[in-house]
Amino acid sequence: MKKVRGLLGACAMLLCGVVSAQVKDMPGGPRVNQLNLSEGVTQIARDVAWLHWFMLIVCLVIFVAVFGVMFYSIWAHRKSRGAKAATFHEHLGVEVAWTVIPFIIVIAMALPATRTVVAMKDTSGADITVKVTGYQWKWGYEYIDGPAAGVKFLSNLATPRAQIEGKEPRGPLYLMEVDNPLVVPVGKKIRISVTGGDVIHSWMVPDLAVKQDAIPGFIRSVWFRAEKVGEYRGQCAELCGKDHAFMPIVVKVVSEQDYASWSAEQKKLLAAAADDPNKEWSAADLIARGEKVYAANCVACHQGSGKGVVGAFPALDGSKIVLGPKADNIQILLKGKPGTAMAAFGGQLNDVEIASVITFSRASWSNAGKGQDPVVSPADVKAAR
Ligand code: HEC
Ligand SMILES: [Cu+2]
Repeated sequence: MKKVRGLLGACAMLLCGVVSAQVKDMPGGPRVNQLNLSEGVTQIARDVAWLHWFMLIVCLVIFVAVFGVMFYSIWAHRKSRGAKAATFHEHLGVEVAWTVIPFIIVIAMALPATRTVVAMKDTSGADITVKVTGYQWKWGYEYIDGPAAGVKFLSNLATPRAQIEGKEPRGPLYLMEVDNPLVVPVGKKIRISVTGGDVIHSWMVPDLAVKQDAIPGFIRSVWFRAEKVGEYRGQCAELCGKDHAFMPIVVKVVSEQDYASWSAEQKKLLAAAADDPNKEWSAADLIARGEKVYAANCVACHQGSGKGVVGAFPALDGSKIVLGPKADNIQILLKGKPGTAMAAFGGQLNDVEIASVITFSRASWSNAGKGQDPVVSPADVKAAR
């Protein structure tokens, strides 16, 4: 008894510990100790929540009824009370009843479920289509039509490494924040065409009731129509793989005017960033630009120190390739290294970004002043494509 009480005490303390860790509900994300599905901000989300409860209640009623009858029968007709077993066989009424009733129940459950699943997949008449690509370990968004047509960017985890490594206290949006959220207008039908660039990922935002596997070589479309302005958070819901937990999703739903001005701004940025690869970039320009590209695309594996992770990711600091001829260095960035985590960045980054990140790595850490000419120009990258 004492042992049991000790155990209970320990459990209670653990629970208090969890609660007192000052975790708060996350706006657009999970709530503290959330058990139920998210309320959601789309009709489909409400339908899904309704179906969930409907099915659960039907199952519960059947469970109670069947086990109730069973336990009552066992208890009421036990031998010690002198119960005598009946010996009838084949009772037509009972057999018809236990065939017909479950059939009706199954149909009653299948009808609304099918209706919702069909509605989820009906992407016809979308106002805006966005292509979503899962990469190791980030999301790429590309607006196919609408006022932001042509805008494309990568969406990276924005939580500082120091928080992940426990050197800083965790922020309120720990692992659920990104540098560039997906921005969409409120009340519009948004088609999301999901694919994978390397391995299988899964684009999930509970408040929008969207969860779609991102499979390389396939495009799967889903849609949502958010009814409320706000930020909605989700995560890559693919289970197996090192960093799926570090590629969150943030969808920012804004008013139509805000969407129009955001689109205009993005297009301006795009025009400004569509760097002319023939422009002369100074070494200092490239290094400054490359540092940002490195922070957004390379640190997760090769680390800020350039030292990599022993046994997993090679150090760029002192690497033979980084200190060697430009051509090999450009090749590994453009083509990646098939079969390893080193992705082909040729499809994700433009010439200036690739040239600048290479120049940065060749001119940083202990590589500075060593090896061959560090400067790789965008024109070099363009020529190597
Ligand atoms: C998902 C993890 C990951 C990311 C992100 C990543 N790399 Fe790599 N990188 C690797 C792995 C793994 C290798 C080793 C491949 C092999 O086995 O040869 C590698 C190899 C390299 C090499 C060759 C090093 C050598 O000495 O063999 C260079 C250069 C390189 N990466 C640069 C970059 C740059 C620049 C970026 C950012 C644009 C980047 N990598 C992003 C995982 C990654
Ligand atoms: Cu993933």
